[in-house]
Amino acid sequence: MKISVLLPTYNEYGNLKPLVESIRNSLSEFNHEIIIVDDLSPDNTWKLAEELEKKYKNVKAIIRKDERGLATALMRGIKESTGTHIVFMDTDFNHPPELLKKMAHELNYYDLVIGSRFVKGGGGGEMSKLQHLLSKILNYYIKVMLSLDAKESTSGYFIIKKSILDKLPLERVFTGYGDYFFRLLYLTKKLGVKTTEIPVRYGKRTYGESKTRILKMGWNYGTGALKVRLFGVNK
Ligand SMILES: Nc1nc2c(ncn2[C@@H]2O[C@H](COP(=O)(O)OP(=O)(O)OP(=O)(O)O)[C@@H](O)[C@H]2O)c(=O)[nH]1
Ligand SMILES: [Mg+2]
Repeated sequence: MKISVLLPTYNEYGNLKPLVESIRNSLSEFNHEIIIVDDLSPDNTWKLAEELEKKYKNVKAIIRKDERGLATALMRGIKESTGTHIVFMDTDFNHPPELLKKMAHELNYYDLVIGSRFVKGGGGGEMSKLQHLLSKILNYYIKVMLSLDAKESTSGYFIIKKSILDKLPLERVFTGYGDYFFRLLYLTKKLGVKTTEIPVRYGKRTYGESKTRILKMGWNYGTGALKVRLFGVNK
């Protein structure tokens, strides 16, 4: 087993180094690599990514000069990865890196392990109460709309076996923003992938700004889920 952790970054200068170090600690018992995909961040995160690549043998920096966007950055990361399992997570400490160790151990029993705010023990953590409530409603709507088993479909914090990703139409799944995650779950459910959710409580972003506008995201994800319900992941 080898774990590839994908870190999409846009203006995450103050978060990237401490996060890379926490991930290395959390996954120290596992063979792993960390792949940073930066879109030429104005705050010079890309320079730091290159320094980290020089410093650590298991860190790789990919700097995209002509492209922007979370989902396509992740797809690029998948293409560059060499692991048997892939971790998807944010680079802003919303997704606590300490949990990775526990998530990785679950791979003995499951092929998809989701960090979930909506199972017992999980929660919004440091997120505002309003933001958490809106997320909860949105996730419930997506679950019902797409008949998903998972209660969490927007966190984007999960580990999946690479051979499952190889079966998916990645260029249709990885479009837009965090909505790629419910498209992925819709297809993995159809494939009968062994899946578990383990509780997560979100941590605080201490550097930089969130790029998510909650109402716009709600609208995009809501209509996106409806499209999947009507047309599948073909359009
Ligand atoms: N490479 C790349 N990464 C991005 C881009 N947009 C966002 N990201 C990264 O995607 C992750 C999620 O972005 P956030 O702004 O935290 O958005 P979010 O987590 O959905 O929103 P919050 O819940 O408000 O934190 C972070 O690691 C960002 O740096 C992009 O255009 N390119
Ligand atoms: Mg975030």
